[in-house]
Amino acid sequence: MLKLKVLVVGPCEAGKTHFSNFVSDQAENAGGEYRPTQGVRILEFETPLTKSKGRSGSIDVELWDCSGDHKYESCWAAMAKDASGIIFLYNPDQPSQSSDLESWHSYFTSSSKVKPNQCALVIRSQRQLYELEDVIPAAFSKIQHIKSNIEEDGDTVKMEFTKFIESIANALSEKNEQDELNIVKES
Ligand SMILES: Nc1nc2c(ncn2[C@@H]2O[C@H](COP(=O)(O)OP(=O)(O)O)[C@@H](O)[C@H]2O)c(=O)[nH]1
Ligand SMILES: [Mg+2]
Repeated sequence: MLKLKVLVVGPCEAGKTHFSNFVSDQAENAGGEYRPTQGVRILEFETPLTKSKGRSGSIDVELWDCSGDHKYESCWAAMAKDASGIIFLYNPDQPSQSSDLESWHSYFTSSSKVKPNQCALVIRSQRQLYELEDVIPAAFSKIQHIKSNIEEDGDTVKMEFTKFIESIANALSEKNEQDELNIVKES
């Protein structure tokens, strides 16, 4: 079965742990006291595939809920290694998070082989995406944006997450097919 390592990165208190617990169906006390993640937490679960492209079954996901604290920067290379997808997550209502978010983007896109179509920007907000387009840092213009409002529309958040996981799987299988074609051409 396909197994994907997907990182969740971004500023402290953006809501990465809350989001990771929600999409992996881990019980958690939302709105409780903030407990910063130490280093990284790895959540393993299965995401069922929607029936498309003749595939069935599910995808094994290893979701890496990374600490937003820069004191763990020495671990970033290990986090980025062999990642298949990256979720950048922030709360645009906290202005200080935008510049920090950009530093996550520049490190993780340059240190991993993950392409823009294997990344998503998850925006924790109650506002609509079109209201946010002007505030989203330009570095994220080439990657998909997912609005996360777990309280009011958790089903949509889960559905968008599943679609994103599938899009990573599709991007990887297309890449494998292309690699095979290139090998045939070269031989
Ligand atoms: N009500 C509500 N609280 C949230 C949400 N996301 C995060 N929080 C709260 O905001 C604080 C920081 O969230 P956390 O997920 O730990 O942030 P992290 O540092 O990015 O992992 C915690 O107290 C969470 O309970 C959300 O979608 N709704
Ligand atoms: Mg956390």
